[in-house]
Amino acid sequence: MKLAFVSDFHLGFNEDALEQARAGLRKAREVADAIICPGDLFDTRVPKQEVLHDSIKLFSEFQGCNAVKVSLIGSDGTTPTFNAPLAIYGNHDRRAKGLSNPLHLLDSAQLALNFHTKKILLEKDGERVVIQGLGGLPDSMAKEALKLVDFKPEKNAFNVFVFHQSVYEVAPVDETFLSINDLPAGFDLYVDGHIHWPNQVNQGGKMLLLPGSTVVTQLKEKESEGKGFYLYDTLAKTFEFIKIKTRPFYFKQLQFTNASISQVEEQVRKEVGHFASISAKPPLIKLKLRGTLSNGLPASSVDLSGVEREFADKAVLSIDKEFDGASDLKEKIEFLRKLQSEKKSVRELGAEILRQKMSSTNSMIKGREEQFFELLAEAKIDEALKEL
Ligand SMILES: [Mn+2]
Repeated sequence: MKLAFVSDFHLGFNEDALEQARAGLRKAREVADAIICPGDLFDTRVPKQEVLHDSIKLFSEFQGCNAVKVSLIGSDGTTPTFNAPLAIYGNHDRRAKGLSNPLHLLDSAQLALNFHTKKILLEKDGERVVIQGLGGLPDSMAKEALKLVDFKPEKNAFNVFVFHQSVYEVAPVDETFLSINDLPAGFDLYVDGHIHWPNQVNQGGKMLLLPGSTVVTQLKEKESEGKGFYLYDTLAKTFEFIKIKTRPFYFKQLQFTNASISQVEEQVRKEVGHFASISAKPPLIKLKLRGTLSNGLPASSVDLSGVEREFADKAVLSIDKEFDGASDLKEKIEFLRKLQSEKKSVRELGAEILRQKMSSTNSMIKGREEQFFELLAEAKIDEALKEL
C-alpha cells in the first residue's frame, strides 16, 4: 500500500496555505492509496468563518480519496467508517478536552477522519495497514500521555504510529522533549508533524519520517529547500519525498566588511532583483545581513525602505540586519521575534505558566489546569468557578 503523509497546512496563515494544501492533497491522491495528515491542518484553534469555509470546500474535494477499504477497529471487531483524509490535530489547532477544535468539525461533517487515539484499518488486495495516532499536546505532557494511552501495534498488519510533537533527536532544544525511545514499541513506521521541514531518522529500530509543512511559516533556511510530502510503500518498505509547487522562497546571508550604507543597499537591491527576476510569482525572500559597517555605524543607520518600496509588488521581503556591535535592545527584539516565529500563543504560554505554578501546590484544579485556563480565556467565568 502506498501511504502519503501530508502535514501542517496551517490553513489561515496566509493566502499560500490553502493553495499549497490543495496542491499537496491533489498530488497525494494521484500517487497514494491513502492520505494521512499529522496535525496543524489549521493555523489557529478557532479559525475565522472564512478559513473554515475554505477548509470545507477544500476537503469536499477529497471525499473518497483513499483507494482502500477504511474501517475502525473497535472492541467488537471492525466497523465501516467514512472515506476521507485521515488526520490528527496539532498544537496549533488543538483545544482543551471538552471543547471542539476545527478537526472535530471536519470529522463530524465526514470531511476528514480524526483518528486521535483510534485505530483505523486500511485494506487493499489482502494487505492490512493499521494507523494509530495521538494529537498534539504541550511537550511537557507528551511522555505521560503516551504511557497512559499505551499504544500497541495490531497483529498481522503493517502498523503506523502518527503524532505531532517536538522530538529531541530532530530538535535538541529541550531535554523534556519526546525522544525516539519514548515512542510506543513495535510499529513499522512512525510519522511526526510539527517540524516544518522534511526530516528522517532511523534509530533503535524505529523509522521516523517528518514530512514538514506545505507552507513556509518561519522563514528558516531549512524551509527554503522545498515543500512536499512523504510517500511510503508498505510492501517495499521504501519512501520518497515528493515536492509540490509552492511560492518560491529564497534564503541568503550577505556578509559585509566595513561596508558603507550605500554598499549595503546596493547589494540588497541586486540580490532581491535577481531572485524576483527568476520567479514566476513574487517570491518570499529572507536576507540576513551580517558583518561590519564602516566607521562603526549602527545597524539602525541602514534604511532599506527604498528597496522595500521598489519591490513591493515583486517580492515578499524579510531582511534581518544584525551587524557586529549589536546593542542589548537588538538582542531583545530578536528574542521577541523568535518567540513570535515559534508561534507560542499567549494562551499556550499562559496555560504552561499556570501548569508549572500549580504543579508545586496542592491545587483544587490539579490535572485540570488547562481546562481551567481555557474556560477563563473564553470568559466562561461561572464554569471556571465551578471547577474550583
Ligand atoms: Mn505546525
